[in-house]
Amino acid sequence: MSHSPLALAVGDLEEDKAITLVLDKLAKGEPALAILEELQAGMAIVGQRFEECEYYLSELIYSADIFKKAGAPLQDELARCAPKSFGTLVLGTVKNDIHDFGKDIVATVMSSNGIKVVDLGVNVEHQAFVDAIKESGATLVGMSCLLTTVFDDMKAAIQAIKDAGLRDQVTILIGGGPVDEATRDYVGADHYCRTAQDGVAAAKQVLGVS
Ligand code: B12
Repeated sequence: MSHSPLALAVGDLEEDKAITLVLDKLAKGEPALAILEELQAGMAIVGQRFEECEYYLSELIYSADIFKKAGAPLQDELARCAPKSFGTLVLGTVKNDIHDFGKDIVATVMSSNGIKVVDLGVNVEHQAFVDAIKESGATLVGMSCLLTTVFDDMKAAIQAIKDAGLRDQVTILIGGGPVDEATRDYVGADHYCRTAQDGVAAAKQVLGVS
């Protein structure tokens, strides 16, 4: 698969180049969301190199830093696109998982499509999802996870929502690198979303927004 120069700069851990390319693209008027997707493709390259033992944990940590810095100039542009709110989504990365880039993209993309986001952050306690649903009256819940070892935490968080008698009130969307339809089935969620955009489509369907 061929990668864009920006994705490659992230994949090759070329921080200055990645930041310059993002600024150039913004100056040329490229949509912030498309630029964000290229940064994400760069992180996928890093993940692959990590898997193949070409990169180690230090490179993983450095790539996270590059992603944050290169993505920072996009935030204002992404926020500007936000329309009025159609519904509320409680969102978090499940307990024992601290990966937040995917979750943050979901928050940004949902907000810019008119869905109010209550972002609980990372390593979210099961009960915190329950409390946030009660407080916000949300009809949507989004759970993210990047580690196969936390599927049981995702399942337990959904069980906590069931135990609180809130399961019928909410549609639960899940996503993150290792998540698929089999995970959705295992944890008892309603929709598996491969991308943040899939999440928006599912959320709009639930809220009856075209
Ligand atoms: C960056 C990174 C880190 C950073 C995280 C920084 C941060 N602030 O997030 C750091 C260095 C901290 C890290 C730590 C670890 N990591 Co890590 N990490 C990654 C890496 C390279 C990229 C992840 C990423 O940010 N991707 C980009 C985002 C944008 O993509 P995404 O999350 O998939 O999200 C998109 C979609 O999935 C979807 N989505 C995601 N969530 C949701 C939710 C909803 C509701 C919806 C609708 C959609 C949706 O929308 C997003 C946008 O489209 C991956 C490799 C990979 N291939 O994923 C490894 C990876 C996830 N890490 C891994 C590991 C093992 C670890 C550590 C255990 C390493 C260690 N030995 O300590 C620790 C775990 C710490 C913990 N307890 O959580 C493994 C997991 C293996 C497994 N099978 O579980 C991976 C796959 C690397 C590998 N190939 O081995 N990591």
